[in-house]
Amino acid sequence: MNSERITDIWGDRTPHTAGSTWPVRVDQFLADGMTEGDVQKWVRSACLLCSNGCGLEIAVTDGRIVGVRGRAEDRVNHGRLGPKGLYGWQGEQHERLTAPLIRAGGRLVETDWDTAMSRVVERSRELLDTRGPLSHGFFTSGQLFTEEYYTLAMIGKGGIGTPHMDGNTRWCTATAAAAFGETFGCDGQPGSYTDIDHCDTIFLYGHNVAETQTVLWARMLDRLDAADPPRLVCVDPRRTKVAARATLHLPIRNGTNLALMNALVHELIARGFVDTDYVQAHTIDFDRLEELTRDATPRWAAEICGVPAADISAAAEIFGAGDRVVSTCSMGFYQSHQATAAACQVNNLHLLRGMLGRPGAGVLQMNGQPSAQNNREVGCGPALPGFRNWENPEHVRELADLWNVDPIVIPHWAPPTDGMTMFRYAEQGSIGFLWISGTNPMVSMPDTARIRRILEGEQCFVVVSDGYTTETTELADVVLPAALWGEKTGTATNVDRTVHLFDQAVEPPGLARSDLAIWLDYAHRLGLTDQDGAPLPAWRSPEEAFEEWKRCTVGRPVDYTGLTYELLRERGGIQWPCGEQAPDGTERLYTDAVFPTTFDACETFGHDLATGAGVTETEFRAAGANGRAILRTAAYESAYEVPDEDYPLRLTTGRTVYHWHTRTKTKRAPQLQQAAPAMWVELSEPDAARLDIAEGDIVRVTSRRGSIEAPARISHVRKGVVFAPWHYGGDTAANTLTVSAWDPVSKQPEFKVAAVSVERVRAGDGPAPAPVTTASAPVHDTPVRR
Ligand SMILES: Nc1nc2c(c(=O)[nH]1)N[C@H]1C(S)=C(S)[C@@H](COP(=O)(O)OP(=O)(O)OC[C@H]3O[C@@H](n4cnc5c(=O)[nH]c(N)nc54)[C@H](O)[C@@H]3O)O[C@H]1N2
Ligand SMILES: Nc1nc2c(c(=O)[nH]1)N[C@H]1C(S)=C(S)[C@@H](COP(=O)(O)OP(=O)(O)OC[C@H]3O[C@@H](n4cnc5c(=O)[nH]c(N)nc54)[C@H](O)[C@@H]3O)O[C@H]1N2
Ligand code: SF4
Ligand SMILES: [Mo]
Repeated sequence: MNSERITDIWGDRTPHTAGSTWPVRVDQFLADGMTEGDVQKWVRSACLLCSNGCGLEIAVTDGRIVGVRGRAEDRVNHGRLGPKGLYGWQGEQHERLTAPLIRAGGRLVETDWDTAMSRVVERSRELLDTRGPLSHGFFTSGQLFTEEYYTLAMIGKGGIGTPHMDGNTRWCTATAAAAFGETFGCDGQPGSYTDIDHCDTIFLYGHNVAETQTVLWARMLDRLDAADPPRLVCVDPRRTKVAARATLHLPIRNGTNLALMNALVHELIARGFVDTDYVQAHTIDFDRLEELTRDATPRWAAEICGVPAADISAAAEIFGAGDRVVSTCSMGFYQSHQATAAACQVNNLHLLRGMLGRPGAGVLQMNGQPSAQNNREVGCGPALPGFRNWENPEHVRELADLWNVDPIVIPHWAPPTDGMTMFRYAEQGSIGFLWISGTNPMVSMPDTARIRRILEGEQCFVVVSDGYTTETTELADVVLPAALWGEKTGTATNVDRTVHLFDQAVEPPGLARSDLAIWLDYAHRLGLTDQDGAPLPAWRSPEEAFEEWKRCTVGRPVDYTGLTYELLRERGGIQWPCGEQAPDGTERLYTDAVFPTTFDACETFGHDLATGAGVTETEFRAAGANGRAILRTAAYESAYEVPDEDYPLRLTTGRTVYHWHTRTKTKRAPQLQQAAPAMWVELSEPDAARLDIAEGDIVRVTSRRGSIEAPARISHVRKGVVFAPWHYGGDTAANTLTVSAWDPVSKQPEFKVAAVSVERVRAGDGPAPAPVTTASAPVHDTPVRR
């Protein structure tokens, strides 16, 4: 079995110096026994196994996918693919759902589409007639196509009229979206991946890029291995591969990000690193920022974060001395309390130094999922379509005109409902119809026992669309078999606004259908229409949906009007905004330092970052940002749950390079599954010694919500911290331990901080089944047995 990219995760180096083009390196993997000569056609697509969005081609023979190769011309990856990109597609060929299932006598049984959809529509119609639109919730994903989300957004917000629409993007990128809204007035990534090619400094905040966007890390490694390596600062409680390469590693206690960030801002101001002209011309609220961070000295933060004050000063010095700094911010920041405030401070550091909108100077507030960005753009989550502001009557009217519906149908009397609140409503039964698509909350949501009770209960009818049976489909009333990547056509947009077209390569198995086809069928059966009685939505194909979506972006920052399927086929990835003003797409936003903070342009009026209270229209107008960025933050507070006598350790959770989330695909790809076959938990060497735990021993980790048992890996995690991968479901699901608490602004759950206790249960039968090639590497090269 070919498995080269399992041990050699990032592949050969192709070093390059600042300003030069990242060299091409084409990665390819064909199924065992296949050669290029056996491939009948190559179909243009991109990888859908993380937010990087690497361009690739799918090899097809006899109607089956037989391999992939990176596209040398693609701006994102210049030909490279990582382990999931190369091997992950194999998982789609096994154990798929091939027919709809309905619950009969307590069991799920196979049926045909007509029976399954009739059951869905009957329940939906009955609830709409008796209880109205608020009885409906749609909980979706960051892994479908733009065309699919836009279709659902129109059904939910233009047809049915429910504000209860959100997705796993709330667990993932809600804070990125919120931080953009708070600082710049609107969502949209300022930076570009090419900034890596130009920068002299990189800051990575709570981002294990080496494992979670392996090709982006390859791009960084190629700069680090050249003659003019950028300085690298890494903020992460674990000694990840990123930390190991860093000029400076700040292994802060999980849950203390904002203390560190406030100290960095304090230092920048105190030591005169501020670009005063830029700040005066292009930002507001500097005085408030200065006041809020006045006492946040490195000494103060050092105490809270558990790192030396001198290292915090050194980090500020590195940031201040940099001329072209790239910062990335990810789940270590987003899945915490005060997440939005901490992420905004990353934006603020760049604004204070005027470090935006030029090559090498950029912020990358990361997405995780391949199309999380699109879910945000089209209005399946916290915004109205096209980043429209639900509090701006003109925006609501534009949308109503576009859809030809009464504005009153479009929910705009309160903010769109966040995912955690949706599940609360489903728990209470006020949401009596919940449609879950492209996500597996039984493994991915906090406090698994509670999620089970909600989905199992009689108070809510649950529909799940997925490509496989999962922990979540098992609890559904109706399960719909979905076509997956390679089996349908659509577009997705990656972290740096690059739009890719994914052409269908093969037919879906059995009766499986695309989510687009499923939702159009639902709308049709429900009889949704516009004001003139025309079907809503009126389109049938992905390309028609894309053309309609383009109309929705006219005049908005997220301009797709210049893109066509034809152009995307011809050119590969193109960055939005792309329209009359920018027919070739746009590398960087805010090159003119004009931000969408006018009343007409903005997506949100913003929030108080400490409490989450909304800024009112009057307050927003009075503040008068008018095209200037807003320097918002909050004072540090400690996390919802911190260690105490009973639960003395700090739990954090995260990923390994070899698995994708709840593993529905990667556990069925042999190379990936073998590389990380089962659950483990990581402890520091001093904690393990104190608890008399050796490598591989079975330990019990307990929180106030529940407990799990798994083999211990003694790794380079910070003392006092326990790390658990959350990929594995069932009895060992890490989310058995996590807490139902969230950031007040983005409403993103605190997956990265909870209090736990750990005890030894018994000896294991060898070292823990954790990878040794990654952040999970054992402290001792050969794990020692007692
Ligand atoms: N291999 C792989 N790649 C993926 C995914 C996958 O499942 N597997 N998922 C994709 C998705 S959807 C996402 S969202 C991204 C996530 O990508 P990342 O954000 O890189 O992934 P995580 O492992 O969740 O967390 C990143 C790091 O945060 C650190 N951390 C934990 N707590 C704290 C804290 O309090 N402060 C700080 N500063 N750091 C902390 C962890 O030690 C971890 O190394 O990855 C994407 N890519
Ligand atoms: N403790 C802890 N929990 C976390 C996190 C963490 O770091 N720690 N991270 C959070 C984050 S960032 C994320 S993104 C979530 C992810 O959590 P989930 O979204 O629950 O994870 P996935 O396994 O990606 O689930 C996607 C599901 O959609 C199915 N699917 C794939 N493609 C399609 C398609 O085209 N159509 C349909 N209908 N289905 C499809 C897959 O088979 C799979 O069952 O987890 C969150 N949970
Ligand atoms: S970096 Fe992400 S998009 Fe690229 S090959 Fe790996 S999983 Fe796929
Ligand atoms: Mo995510």
